[in-house]
Amino acid sequence: MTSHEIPRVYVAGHRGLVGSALVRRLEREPVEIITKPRHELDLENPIAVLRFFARERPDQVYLAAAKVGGILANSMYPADFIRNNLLVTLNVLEASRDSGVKKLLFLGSSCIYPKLAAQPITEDALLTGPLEPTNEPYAVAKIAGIQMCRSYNRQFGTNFVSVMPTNLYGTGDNFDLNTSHVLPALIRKFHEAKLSGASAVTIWGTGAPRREFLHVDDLADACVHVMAHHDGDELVNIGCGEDITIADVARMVGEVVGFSGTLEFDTSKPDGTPRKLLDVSRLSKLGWRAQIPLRDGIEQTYRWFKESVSHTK
Ligand code: GFB
Repeated sequence: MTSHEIPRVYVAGHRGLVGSALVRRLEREPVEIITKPRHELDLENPIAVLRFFARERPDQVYLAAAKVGGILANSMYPADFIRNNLLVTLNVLEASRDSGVKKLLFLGSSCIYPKLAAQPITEDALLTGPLEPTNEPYAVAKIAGIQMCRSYNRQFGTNFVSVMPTNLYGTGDNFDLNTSHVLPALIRKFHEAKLSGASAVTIWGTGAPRREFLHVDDLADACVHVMAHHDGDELVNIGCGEDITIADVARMVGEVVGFSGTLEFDTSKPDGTPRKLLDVSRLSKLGWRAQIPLRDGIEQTYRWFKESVSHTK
């Protein structure tokens, strides 16, 4: 790229929750967005990825391709979670180095931090204690990604930056009750209970765990901001700075959907981490803060669910 050319930006995982939000956000920037559907580029295939990067020569990369899922999916498919995430990260980072990518943003997750980390969780809590068992394979793959970014920076002089998003939700989410995260699951459960006239909705676990929820459009905006304003090895947490119990967020979803029945708690299902509120001071110092209040975000996501998903099953 010369100074008068616009940057070529590759978004890996552009059909996913995060990748699709990044594409929507980057469409407002003076950049050329590069995407490639899965059937044309298998990110698990190292040769295909090297060739793709050699041909396309992106200047910047957002690595949003990942195998993700909620607490149940993580425990049902642990091999898929560690294998896919390690392979994709390995291939994309190596091809980025090989083809001379100027800057890469690697997306991790708040589950990389120890299960019982002090709250709110600062970036330096990484590798200071045991992980939450329900998502350990996924977390280990993401920690490997962070260490790869740092090692490549040190050995090859690359500029690979790692961000750690909190629990995400929003447009393009997965609403499959067996594999989804909690917020889309609640939206679907309350919607279907309202339609069928059910008197109660079942929530997994005790309802006591706390989670911090960030709308994916906020996350995409934060990623573009970090790409522009932060370099090097220091992780950057991305969150809104506030958390809520699962029981309270369930009540909020019930109100948004218009369900007037009761909540039941299925304590045979796991709670997972008791709390994982991110410390977002570093991100604040970079000049970014979340804009979408949780209730507004849930209302928007429920509208999107009704328009795009509810009739498809
Ligand atoms: O969102 P979630 O699946 O993942 O669950 P984690 C959050 C909390 O909501 C847990 C409870 O305490 C669940 O037991 N929950 C209540 C439900 N009802 C439901 C429901 O119907 N569906 C789901 N899915 N949960 C994930 C990790 O952990 O967080 C991933 O597994 C990733 O690796 C992601 O890091 C951000 O927040 O517990």
